[in-house]
Amino acid sequence: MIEQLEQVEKQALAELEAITTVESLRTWRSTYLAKVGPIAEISRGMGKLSAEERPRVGQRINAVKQSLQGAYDALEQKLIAEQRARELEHDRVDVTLPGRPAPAGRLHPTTQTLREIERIFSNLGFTVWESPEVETDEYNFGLLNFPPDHPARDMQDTFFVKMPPGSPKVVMRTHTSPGQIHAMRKFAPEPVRVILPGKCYRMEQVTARSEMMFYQVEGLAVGENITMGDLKGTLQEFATQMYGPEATIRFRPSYFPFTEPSVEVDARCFLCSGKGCRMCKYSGWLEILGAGMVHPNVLRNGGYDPERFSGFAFGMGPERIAILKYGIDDIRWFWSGDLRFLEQF
Ligand code: FA5
Repeated sequence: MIEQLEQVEKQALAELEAITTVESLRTWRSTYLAKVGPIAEISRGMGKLSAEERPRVGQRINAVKQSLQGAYDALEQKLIAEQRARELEHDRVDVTLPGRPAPAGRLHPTTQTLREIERIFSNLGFTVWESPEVETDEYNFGLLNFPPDHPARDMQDTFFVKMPPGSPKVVMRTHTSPGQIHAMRKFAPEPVRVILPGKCYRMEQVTARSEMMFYQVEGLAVGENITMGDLKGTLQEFATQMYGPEATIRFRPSYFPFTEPSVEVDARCFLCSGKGCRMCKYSGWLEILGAGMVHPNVLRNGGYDPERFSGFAFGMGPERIAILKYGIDDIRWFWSGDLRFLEQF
């Protein structure tokens, strides 16, 4: 039995020497040190030994078990240490490397421009207000002095909202001017000074300067003795604050059913410095807004007596304003979702 034991010990130690991984070490343990295995097998034969032989063999079995357990523990410690060292080497972190900057979100250029417009007009005493994007035909056209079937309604190709038969005609607003009526009806007969930013929708031919969906900022001031001079002064001050003291704008006579007289305001094209380019249709000027003195019928529809009150109104396009400010060559970039464009702002 002792010879058998020594044989097992020798073989176990020889196998142990060849082991290089923790996994094979665990397999070795379950072969030699588990409850079933060659040593346990030998121990089971103790019952057949004489009373004198039994303690000697028992001691020898224990000694072999202890020697194998000792060898196992030593190798296990060594292998785990080696494995940890390998892992540390592999996952080594260079704490001196510069960090990667996390990509930060930004405000959309239209939002930035809207906020700038709101800041300028707030400083001029205007309150910022909002009105609905979906309007009745009456608010979008009728109350703004567009007579039914007047050709002026064709000026703006309109998206109509499908409604149940018998309902009033509903449209996606084609401009922010219906907000004038909402604001007047809210404040009349008190004087009012508001701007109304928001999205507008038109069935437009999409080009470098025109989109189907775009923003406008409506402006309205109603009070006693408000004149065209107030309108011109306000818009010139806006242009100076937006573009700097060298900003050049011009007023052109125009027509809107809801203002009389009406003007369109152009800013000198910053892209070509007035020389003429694709963006300004080779005119050197880019139209940024429509404006005028509020028509007496519209004042009346808003709840003011046109004998006593007068007012000015304007509607500007923040994308057009941003195009001029930043030298953007095409309005289609704004809603393209292209990060190469958006990340520049
Ligand atoms: C109007 O919409 C009038 N409601 C403006 C107004 C308000 C006049 C108050 C008088 C009193 P117009 O269609 O010209 O007018 O548009 C005004 C501005 O909106 C334009 O100068 C332009 O800056 C912007 N705009 C108009 N259509 C588009 C479009 N398709 N894409 C981008 N911007 C546009």
